[in-house]
Amino acid sequence: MKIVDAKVFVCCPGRNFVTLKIVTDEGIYGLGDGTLNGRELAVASYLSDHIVPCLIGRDPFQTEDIWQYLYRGAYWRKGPVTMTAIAAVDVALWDIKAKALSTPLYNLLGGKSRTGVMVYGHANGKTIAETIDEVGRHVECRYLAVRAQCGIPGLGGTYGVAAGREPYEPAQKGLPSEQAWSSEKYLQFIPTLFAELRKSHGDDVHLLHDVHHRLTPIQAARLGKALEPFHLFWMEDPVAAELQEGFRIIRQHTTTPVAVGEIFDTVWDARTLIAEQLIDYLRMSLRGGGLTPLKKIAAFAEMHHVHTGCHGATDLSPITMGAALHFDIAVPNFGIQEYMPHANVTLDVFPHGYRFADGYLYPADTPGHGVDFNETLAAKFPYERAYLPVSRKLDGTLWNW
Ligand code: KDG
Ligand code: MG
Repeated sequence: MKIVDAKVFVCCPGRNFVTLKIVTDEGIYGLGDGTLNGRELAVASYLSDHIVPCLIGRDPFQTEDIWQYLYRGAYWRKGPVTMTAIAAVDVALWDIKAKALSTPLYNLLGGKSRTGVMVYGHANGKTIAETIDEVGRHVECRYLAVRAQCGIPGLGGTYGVAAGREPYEPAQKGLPSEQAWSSEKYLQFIPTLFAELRKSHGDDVHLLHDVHHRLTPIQAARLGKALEPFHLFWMEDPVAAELQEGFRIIRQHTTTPVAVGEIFDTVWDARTLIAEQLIDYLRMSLRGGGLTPLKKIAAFAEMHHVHTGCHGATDLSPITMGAALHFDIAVPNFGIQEYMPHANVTLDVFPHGYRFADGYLYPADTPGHGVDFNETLAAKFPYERAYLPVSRKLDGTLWNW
């Protein structure tokens, strides 16, 4: 079998997505997601200008060799644009391989290790009362795990909280907006939020929280300690993780489980964190180079009692979600999968076979990863410039969003 064509599509059904379609001489095609929130066109160009010409004529079954060719062969390694582009190719090739063998992708990854993939939903409120209601709404929909975010008194817009009544979508049309941040106000407020959530919803539901890189290690240690009575499933991205050693400080002070990695590109970004058991959950998904490296990172994590917790925000297309579910159902050290349902208009462009029931997602049982792409419909939604917001401290200092 040979690759005869590859095309890159950029479309905006509700939000921007980059999709790669690789076609073979046997008529089988594979689909990969090359979406990098706010930097979509850079990945589209990397793919169509630099990668697609190198793919023509290759054997799509050689997922490992093609991965090495694109990673080592480029001389320039790592970086979000490179790794997102390689991910799109890698996932499309695994899709082709599974379709050619006429089996669901999970069977190429070791087969099913569990019956369903436990997911967590997003409960966001402007106030504690709203957040309590939102968690309640998720519990009624049978979610077993819910991430809770809340507006901070004294600050305007806060990460994770939608402006209107529509579901939360972090990218906004036009140039980046700016939001105010105060770690002091946040640290004072969040333990109260979780105390109230436990009072209203009891101890059974798994509660999660995303700090979104906003704290320093000692502040994160203080937050983790304050949250211990409310036994969170995890505290996510407590600090920016360029300095992996910083997590030692958090670990020395608290037993609240720590999750990190949605912006990691390679295993080297997590090497110390895993090897020293400084984290409990690795949040990398397929965007960091695809399935080929994710399998290796997961195996390395398994040896260190670290579980997986794939990123699953709406800026990853249904292709990433669909393929991640095959990984989740197969990998022995699966922890949990994030699930932020896409808008209906997105799902119309990406027909898919995965489904949600009683707190679990189930991957498609059809050959491949089970997510398709409607090119004709996608063409009706051209790219629209959109960015994530930026964050500033109250004195104007630019801070982590
Ligand atoms: O592109 C950025 C989003 O994916 C991110 O803000 C969402 O933190 C996030 C999460 O945990 O889903
Ligand atoms: Mg996050």
